[in-house]
Amino acid sequence: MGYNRTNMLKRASLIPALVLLVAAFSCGGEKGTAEFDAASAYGFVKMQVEFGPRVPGTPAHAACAEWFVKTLRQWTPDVLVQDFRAKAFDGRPLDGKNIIASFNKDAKDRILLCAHWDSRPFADHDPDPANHFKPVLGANDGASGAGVLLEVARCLSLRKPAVGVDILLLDLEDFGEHRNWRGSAADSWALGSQHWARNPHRPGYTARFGILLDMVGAFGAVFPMEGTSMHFAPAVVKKVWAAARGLGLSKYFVDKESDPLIDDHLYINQLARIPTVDIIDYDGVRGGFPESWHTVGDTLDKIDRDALAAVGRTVLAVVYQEK
Ligand code: AHN
Ligand code: ZN
Repeated sequence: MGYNRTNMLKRASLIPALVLLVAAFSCGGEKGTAEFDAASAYGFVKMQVEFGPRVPGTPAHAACAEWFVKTLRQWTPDVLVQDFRAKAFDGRPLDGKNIIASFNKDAKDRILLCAHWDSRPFADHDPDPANHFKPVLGANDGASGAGVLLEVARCLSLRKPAVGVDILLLDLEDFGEHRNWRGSAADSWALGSQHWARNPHRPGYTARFGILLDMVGAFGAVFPMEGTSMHFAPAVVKKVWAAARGLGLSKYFVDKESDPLIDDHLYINQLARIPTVDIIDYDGVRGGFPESWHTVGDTLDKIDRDALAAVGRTVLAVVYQEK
């Protein structure tokens, strides 16, 4: 009496279920594991895109900056915002925010990981000229690199690297001169890295090397050994591409050199003198940047979780191999 057979069975099956539940929580639980999680990275890209174009001076830009700070503070207490003012190619003043999240902030030996987070105010490479003054949503151009670095930050919080790591989210990269601009505009790209390289968040800041992520999320992404990186930091290129090869990711990190590009790493190399490479989707054969580049078509549906993971896993492998 007392127990019938069906209740006994229910009780018996409850025990392994509870064991599984407890086991799931004790190996990370809701925080996940220290492995790079492609779905999580994709979620961070989606969050940014949902703010709308993160064009400097707009509410979406301000809200997204706040979200980065709040998100990064879950993983490290050492998050700084560097507010600065710069002049656009057409003379207008722009207010920018570089966001820095540090891990192991007092370690002398450091690695710098960067991506720009702003989106371009004009889709001036759109096939339809009617779109040339509309903003770019920047799922790939902006959100992909910052999204991968957020996921990297989550992993670093769960598994401490031997060296210090600084994640630098750069603003005002993509306010470079409009293609129809007929004025002179030297150094109109990468205003945030120009400011940071002249005024690092800590006076005298340096790092062993830097890695910049730019447009790392598109389907069909290929990352050549980019010319400016090869000029300033050939040993870092070798290190990063070898790490990718070790992970079986040479389909993305191709063994091919590209033209030199102007991007945030140029100023970090030139002005801050930190040897820094650019992981950037650029294929001379295809005709350069991805098809969605600086078009209104730079949307979430172009984002490939596997490309995000290829970059994130490579960056983490490089960081953890530093002693
Ligand atoms: C130039 O077009 C010279 N540099 C582009 C750098 C860039 C723009 N990366 C993303 N958007
Ligand atoms: Zn751009």
